[in-house]
Amino acid sequence: MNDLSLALKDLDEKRVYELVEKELAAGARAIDIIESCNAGMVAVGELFASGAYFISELIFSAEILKEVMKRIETLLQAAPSGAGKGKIVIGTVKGDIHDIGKNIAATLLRGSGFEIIDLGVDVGAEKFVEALEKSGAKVLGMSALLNFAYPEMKKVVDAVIAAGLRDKVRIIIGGAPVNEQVREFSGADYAAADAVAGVEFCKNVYG
Ligand code: B12
Repeated sequence: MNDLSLALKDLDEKRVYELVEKELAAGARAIDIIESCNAGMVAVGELFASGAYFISELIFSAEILKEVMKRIETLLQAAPSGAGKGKIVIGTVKGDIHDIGKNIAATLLRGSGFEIIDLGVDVGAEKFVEALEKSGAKVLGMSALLNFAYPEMKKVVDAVIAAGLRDKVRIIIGGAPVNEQVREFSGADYAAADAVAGVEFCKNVYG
């Protein structure tokens, strides 16, 4: 963890913004700033799980991160080359309202020239399928941070199969705890370690 990660872990709001400004002035990439923040957020999550932080601290950490995102968002969007690369349906699955990572992935994909159909949070299988049918998107991106949301990811994949779309749509999953095991369980095609890996996957799908 670097100074920025530690400041976020300690919920030292002022210092977080100072360090972000300092990194931006030094020419740091937005994606590196996100990764530092990510490490801090994982630490916040651990403190919450151990009982040292309460839900109020979890909410506060999210507010700080959202403010950081506002400051670096334009940098993530500044990649207009290859606009019109293809459509991607994205959302956080039913039962889960975590959306900061999903929004980062959506912003980065948009910045890479993809058209994003963002369904928001707490999205059920039918809504995902409906959006795929309507848009003709070749990629479906699902986000989840809660363990108990994994069966929901599987439900969405099953609904895509039932709608006869599985051979037309590549399915990618993301969110801090998502891994190869979750991918296998859900039936998705790819588990993205981070938003950048997600962008690479989508670029490959759309050639
Ligand atoms: C902030 C936070 C919250 C905020 C969320 C605010 C918001 N608008 O999102 C609030 C306070 C609302 C919240 C609520 C809860 N939370 Co919470 N929360 C977190 C915390 C600290 C950080 C999450 C975060 O934003 N990380 C930063 C982002 C940038 O990281 P990320 O999401 O992983 O995204 C990156 C990649 O994964 C990727 N990515 C993400 N999605 C996608 C999708 C695609 C398609 C792609 C390609 C890539 C991609 O891109 C990002 C950049 O690389 C985590 C801790 C952790 N370990 O993550 C706990 C954590 C996820 N929460 C947890 C819990 C338990 C809860 C609550 C149940 C608490 C409660 N008792 O009420 C509720 C659940 C509410 C619900 N129904 O969803 C647990 C989950 C445990 C588990 N594994 O099941 C965690 C792990 C904390 C812990 N260790 O206990 N939480």
